Amino acid sequence: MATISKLKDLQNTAYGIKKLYSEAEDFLPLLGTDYVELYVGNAKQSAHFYKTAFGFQSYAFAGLETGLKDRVSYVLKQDKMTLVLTTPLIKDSPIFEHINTHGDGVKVIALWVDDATKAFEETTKRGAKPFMEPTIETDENGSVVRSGIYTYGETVHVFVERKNYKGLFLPGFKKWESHYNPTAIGLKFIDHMVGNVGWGEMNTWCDFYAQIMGFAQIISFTDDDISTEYTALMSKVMSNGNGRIKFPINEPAKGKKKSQIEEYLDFYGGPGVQHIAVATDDIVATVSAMRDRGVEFLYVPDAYYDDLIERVGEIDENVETLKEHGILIDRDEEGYLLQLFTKPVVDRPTLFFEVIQRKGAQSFGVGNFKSLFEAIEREQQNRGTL
Ligand code: TYF
Ligand code: FE
Repeated sequence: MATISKLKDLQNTAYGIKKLYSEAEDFLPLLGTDYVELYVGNAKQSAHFYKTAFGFQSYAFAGLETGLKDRVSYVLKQDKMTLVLTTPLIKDSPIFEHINTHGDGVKVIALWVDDATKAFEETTKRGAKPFMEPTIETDENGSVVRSGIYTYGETVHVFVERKNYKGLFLPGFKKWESHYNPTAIGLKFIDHMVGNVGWGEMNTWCDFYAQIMGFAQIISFTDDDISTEYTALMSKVMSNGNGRIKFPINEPAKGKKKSQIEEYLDFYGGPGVQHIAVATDDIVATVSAMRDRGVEFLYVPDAYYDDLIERVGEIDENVETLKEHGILIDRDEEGYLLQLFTKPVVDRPTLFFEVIQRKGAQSFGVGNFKSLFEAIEREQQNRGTL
């Protein structure tokens, strides 16, 4: 009995990766994603979009009214997710340079830690390039320590230690009161965040996550797994010790036409975050609310649903309902998952979102890759970039 439940325990942790680590070995314990910060051209309008279309709630604000001179940040929340939208107010600013090069995009993937000073020391001594020395900020609610390192491209990880802080977000932010409060749409937490890196760089960045951040590789896809008639890419998924943080890394591979990853790299001006996958408990309700609010999703031909039950077996959902919303389904040894991808949410064909509902499956939907990539190629065709 005991053995069986122990085995089940192991199986329940993402691919049993927990067993690869003892507490002592995990030199970078991560409690979860703290926030994701986008540098954008107009934070006020982006905030309106993420509230209206994605169901985020107004939460905190910092800008001219709180004494900042060079930038403004809006903080939005939905369940466990915190999104920060930052715009520079002056030309002579690294934020301005970032937007000038990349357009709107993810700058910071902030990770919640118990000790931001130790996180900085452990990673920089292993070779991480520093972004921010450990810095303490204090107000009447206590103090927060943050530090940061670079990852692929100009993207950074900021370590956030908030165990001595009772305030809303960070010192310097005030509550953002708004009379406009669209309801949430059931987005709960970040399931994974994907990075696109340059030709031949996938292994470099997987090694970075393994050696500098103590992650382990849980899945690998070669271009044979994920090439369509036209384009190809390769992907490996890295996970931290407790399985809460999952970072797939993509690189382009040679196909007959231009890989979607290459298109991203061209338009973003280098490596960066490709998609943010957000978990929901009810993908049909979430996706239909998003559609009603104007979010555009990738289109999958109806034929995808013809042999669905043969491919994935019995599922709880009504196939007609899934078809109506274009939701994709895939099964692995542990269960199944439902997922759907938005079109890019910015002007350049760079950043998009994934909505995902896991029913046991801990994988990433490899059975959908072909249909998904063909859908992306139709978009590339429309853009004239294929
Ligand atoms: O995160 C994943 O691996 C899936 C599938 O360019 C995927 O969401 C992989 C590559 C890609 C788009 C989606
Ligand atoms: Fe994904």
